[in-house]
This record gives sequence, structure tokens and C-alpha cells, in this order.
Amino acid sequence: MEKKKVDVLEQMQNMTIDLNSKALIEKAEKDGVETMYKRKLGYKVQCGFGLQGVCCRNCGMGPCRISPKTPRGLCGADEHTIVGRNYARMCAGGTAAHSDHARDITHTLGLTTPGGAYQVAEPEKLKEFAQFMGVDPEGKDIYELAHEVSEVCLMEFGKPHGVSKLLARAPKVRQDIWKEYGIEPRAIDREIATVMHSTHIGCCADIDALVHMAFRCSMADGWAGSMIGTMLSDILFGTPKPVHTEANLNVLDGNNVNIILHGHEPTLSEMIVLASELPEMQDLAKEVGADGITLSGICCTGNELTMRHGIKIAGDFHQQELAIITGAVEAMIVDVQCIFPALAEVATHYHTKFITTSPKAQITGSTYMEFHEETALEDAKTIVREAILNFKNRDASKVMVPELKSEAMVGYAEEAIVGQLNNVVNTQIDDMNTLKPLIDVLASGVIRGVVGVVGCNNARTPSNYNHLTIMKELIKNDYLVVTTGCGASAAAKNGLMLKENAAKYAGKGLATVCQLVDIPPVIHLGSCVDNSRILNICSLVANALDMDIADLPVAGCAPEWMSEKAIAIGTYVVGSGIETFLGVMPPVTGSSRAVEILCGSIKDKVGACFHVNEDAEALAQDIMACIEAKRPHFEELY
Ligand code: CUV
Ligand code: SF4
Repeated sequence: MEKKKVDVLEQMQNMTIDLNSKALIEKAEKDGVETMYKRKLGYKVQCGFGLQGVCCRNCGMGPCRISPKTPRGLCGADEHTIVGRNYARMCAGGTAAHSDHARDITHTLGLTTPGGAYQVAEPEKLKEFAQFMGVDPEGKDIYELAHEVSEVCLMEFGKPHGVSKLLARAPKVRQDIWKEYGIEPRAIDREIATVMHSTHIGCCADIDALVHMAFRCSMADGWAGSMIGTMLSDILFGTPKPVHTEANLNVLDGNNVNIILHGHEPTLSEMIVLASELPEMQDLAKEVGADGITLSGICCTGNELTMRHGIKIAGDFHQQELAIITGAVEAMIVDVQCIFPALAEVATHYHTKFITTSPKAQITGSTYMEFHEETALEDAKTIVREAILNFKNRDASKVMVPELKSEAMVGYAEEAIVGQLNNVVNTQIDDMNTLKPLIDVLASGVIRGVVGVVGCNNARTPSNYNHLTIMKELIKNDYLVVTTGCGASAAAKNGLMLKENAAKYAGKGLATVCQLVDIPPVIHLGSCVDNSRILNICSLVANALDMDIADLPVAGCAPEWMSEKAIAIGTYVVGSGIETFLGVMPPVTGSSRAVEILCGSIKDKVGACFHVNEDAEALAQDIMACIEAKRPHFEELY
């Protein structure tokens, strides 16, 4: 019996390489709390149909599942149709999530007022972006302009005619490729609706057409929704600048009121920051016996907060339950996306208040405190007060804050990366001059290439293992890594975002560049919507060199992806001409045609394709080989 218990614990602990997580998995067992790691044990055998993407329940005659005995669904849909429809729907789900987040940010820009809760933090960026979107800033009050830009951006979600205005940021050759293949996205909502319509029973039943539609929809994610989300977040809350932070669960402070922000939209989290800094809240914290208030973040909200304020990163997607299990968290405040419904149950074992705030993500068992942008600061104060007052309920006997954390430098927006290479932070990126150092180190081969290693944690791999294995291998071989999302948290937690560690982890070329221009070998670009920053940087470099994005020695990688959002991201990254490497197989293997297209022939259309390898070491080698193969052509063009 004892032996069996130990085995179970060991099995769970083997599902993560994070030492804090291992310690808290043990505590969870002692406390009798179920976590994802425990539930995973019950899922030893996952549904083979689901894994291959050949289960269809798009109509009430189903579910139909493809097998040698039943090669077609009741309507006659074959494996290619079913896989294609499921894949397209994943892309639509992901596009909807990122873009609806962006829509909220866009509405918020429309609510800005001088002196109000939401203000314009970057008037110059606003003017520049207004001009790009066809709004003349001349002679306009900055708030009048903000409201006008908000309206124009809102049209990108539902305009009846034309394609995304933001495509014009890409090199002309790239735009021509999109036109040729027909994947210039129209209004964001339209692309999502089209996929939902075409994947309804009895509609599209052609794998090539379904993949095409999935690509056009995902392009709306990258080149409209996410890009608008990032741009307007910068305008509202400030363009991130390099800032020092700490990461992993040890950032929770034993004597402070600990508030964790989890989810995605900075509209909520920025207000919580504002509210918690108010003297009245600080005083209240002292009144209840705490030394102060510690805010920290999980998932993409964590990234948004850390890059703009240096707020500490509590952990990643797979640590959300474990954070509560420390027993030291007064409130876990969430908005949308990547929030385990399990948090409600986990919180019942401790004093933690699990506070949901969005009508889009209400969760049974949570404390629901709806947040409205119109009354943002008041709402935020109410929520923070609730958290502070909960401090008195903390049970010291249940507290265990694990030992480890790491320091990190985070918050490199496009401006900071390019500026830092010029040794001028926050320069405007507008000419070859400022891009030249970046291009020079790439062209000379001192840095072999740039790889975006991004995305989630997936319980199909040990948490953080693929991320760290791949990042370390790449920087060791002089590939600069840029990262977002939970990949960024993994890097921050493990010291890869420190310039001081460049000599230890990076190859000679990269380490030298890191020393010279004061950057870490793994660069924090932000949240998942901030993958649009990668599109931006690639476009700037390609434009400056008069090349296509596909000519650049760059690659994308999602080593532990799990969400539909990640599939949409991967798809628009491929669509943008960037070879994309996945460490977990997407549910498409049931269709040989789907695999042939996505991992092969799509390259003829867009200049890149997916590559999958579930062995992280091998995947890193694949990435490097792919970039090396691009280098001669790149150097020749340069
Ligand atoms: Ni939006 S999508 S687990 S928080 S990166 Fe983290 Fe990132 Fe994936 Fe979710
Ligand atoms: Fe079955 Fe066709 Fe209905 Fe899908 S759409 S559940 S394959 S009958």
C-alpha cells in the first residue's frame, strides 16, 4: 500500500521537471487535493480516434469515427474530410479567442479619457498607427484620435468588404503570395463564421479547401486580431521596455497578501495593479496584519504584467493549481482563457478566493465578481479589497511556499530588441540604419538564426522539458531565441533570460552579442497575442532587405502546444512563410492527405510547412538543419 502510494507520487512528479512543482505535487497528495497530474494518471489510454482527429460529431447522426470497418461517417464523410473539418475548427476556436480578446482591448481604447482609468500611454505610437490605418491624426486631440482608431479597428472584426488592413505591414512579395493562394483574411469574424459554416454537416468535404480555409482564418488571427491586440495594448498601457523580474512560485511572499492574476487581457490586470497600489489598499493590507501586497501572474496575464511592470511571474499553465496548493494565495483573479475549471475545487481546500470576472468565463464554484471596463477602477478596488480581507483566513499550518525562483530580464518589444542592438532603447524602427546591427549579426553568421520558441505546456510531455531542452540546444549553437506565452515563463523560471547566464548557456557567437548589446540569450517578447511582434520584426527585416519572410533564417516552434490558439498561431506562422516545428502531434494523423499537405505540399503555396517531432532533442536538430539550409540563399540575397 505504502509502496503503491510512492509510485503514484513518483509518476506524477515525473510529469514535470520543475522542482517547485514536484514539491507541491507532494503537498497536494498530503493535503488530499487532486491536480492535473493526478487526473492524468487516470488517462493512461487516450481515445485513439480523438488523437488522430477522425471522430466527427458535427451532426446528430454521429458521433461517427473512422476505422477500417467504418471508413466513412453516416453522411459519407471520409477521414480526410473529418480531419480537415476538425483542424479548421481548431483554427477558428483559436482565432476567436485571440481576436475576441483584441476586441475587448479595442473597445477599451474607445473608453479612454484624459485622467480616466484608461488613458493613452503612447500618443506617438497611436498617431503612427492611426496613419497606417488610414486615419489622419493631423489637428486632432489625442483622445479624439484614440476613439476614431478604436472605431476603425472594430471594423476589422466585421467589415463587409475588403481584407485585413494590417496585411500591408508584410513585404510586398509575401502579400502577393497570400493573394495568389487566396488567404488574405477578410473581416476576422467573417473568417471564423465561414469556417463554422463550411464545417457544418453537408458543407465542405474537400481537404484542400478545408486547409485553405483554416489558413485564411488563422491569418486573421495573426495579421488582424493578435496584431491589433498587441498594438492597442501598447498604446493603452505602454510599450514594454526591458525590466527585471523574478519567476516561479517562490515569488509568493509569506507575509504579504498574495494576489495572483491569471488569464489574458491586460484591461483587467492593469486595473488590479492600479488598485493595489492605492494608499487605501496598502493601508488595508497593513490593517489586516500583512506587510503589504504582492501581485504575481500566471499564463499570458503574467506575461503582460511582467513586461510592463516587472510584476513577478508566479508560474505557467501547469502551475495554476499548484499555486493555490501553496496555501499562501489570498486570491486567484482570472478573466479568460487557459483557466482550469479545477481551480474551484482546489480552492475549497484552502482559504484562497477563486475570483472569476468575465461573463465569457464564468466557472461553477468560483466567486463571480463581474468586471466592467466602464467602471474599471471601482470594480478592481472591490476585487482587491476582497482579496485583502481574505488574509485573515490564511491557515499558517497549510502554507508551503517552495524554495525556488529565478531572476529574469523581460519586456522586449520590437523597439527594445532593435534598439538594444543599436544600444539605444526605444528607438523608432523606421530605417535600415536601426535594423542594420540585427541584420549584420544574422548575415555574418555570428548568430545563425532566430527561433521563436513559444506556447503552452502539454501534459503529453513532462512540463517544461521540451521548452528547456530546445531553447538550451538552440542558444548553445548560436541561435537567438525569442519567446512568448508559457514558453517565456519556462525560460524565465530557469535563468535563460539573464545576460549573465549567456556565457554559461550560449555559444560563443551569441554570448558575445549578448555581452556587447546587453541582451539575454532568450528574449521575452510577451504574451501569445504578442507573437504578432514576431511577424512585425520579420516584416521589418525582410522589408529592409527587400526579401520575403520565407528567405530569413528564422523558424517557429511550439514544443508543448496544447490550445486551439496555439494551432491557429502555428498555422498563421506557416502562412507567413516561417517553418514551424511542433513537439506534440496535432490530431491530424488520421488523414494521410492532411499530413501530406500540412507537413509538405502547403510549402508550395506559402513557402513553409509544419514539422513534427515528439523527441525534443531531435526537434532542436531539425530546426537548426532547416535554418542552416536557408542560410546560403539568405547570404546570397544579402
Ligand atoms: Ni495565451 S495558450 S497555455 S496562456 S501559452 Fe500558456 Fe498563453 Fe498556451 Fe495558454
Ligand atoms: Fe457523422 Fe457526417 Fe454527422 Fe459527422 S457530419 S457526425 S460524419 S453523419
